[in-house]
Amino acid sequence: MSQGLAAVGTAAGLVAEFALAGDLTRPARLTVPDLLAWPQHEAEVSFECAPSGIRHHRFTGPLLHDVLAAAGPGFDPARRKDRLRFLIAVSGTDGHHVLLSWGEIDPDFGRAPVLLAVTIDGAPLDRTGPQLVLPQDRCGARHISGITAIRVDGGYPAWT
Ligand SMILES: Nc1nc2c(c(=O)[nH]1)N[C@H]1C(S)=C(S)[C@@H](COP(=O)(O)O)O[C@H]1N2
Ligand SMILES: [Mo]
Repeated sequence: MSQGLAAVGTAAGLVAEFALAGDLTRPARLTVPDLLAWPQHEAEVSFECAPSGIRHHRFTGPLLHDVLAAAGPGFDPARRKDRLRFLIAVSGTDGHHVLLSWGEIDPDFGRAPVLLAVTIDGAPLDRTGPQLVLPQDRCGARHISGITAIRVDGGYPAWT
């Protein structure tokens, strides 16, 4: 098993676990099958990778925004501005690490339809862990596979 990848045994065999952590009222450890509890979306994506050219994949899974909203991010939902200081740090099992902002995926702001994929090209990701999918990206580098942790961080108050 790769470094950093926690796994839990189920009737179906080993299933990768990942953490939702940070400024959340309901932090959690989840598996890919747990992500089926949210509405599922589908995305056909094409992205470019410098060494290997254009790649095509079909992903399904919940919106990252829906999963994180259910975990209770520590901003005041009634004050739209309050969300805009929140960052979302996503880590893969190999240490690949990317930052998004809450405003990028928020339905009132960037509305990026970012998925937490549970299948790639029809194959389940139960053993690998979920994959970040950014249908709007031209390059593939933010499509992190084997996610081990998603950390929400609101520690960026305005400079005063
Ligand atoms: N965990 C992890 N995910 C990753 C990477 C990585 O190094 N580690 N590389 C990214 C890059 S640079 C690209 S182009 C795509 C390639 O995805 P593919 O091999 O499925 O086409 O995966 C992305 N996801
Ligand atoms: Mo890439």
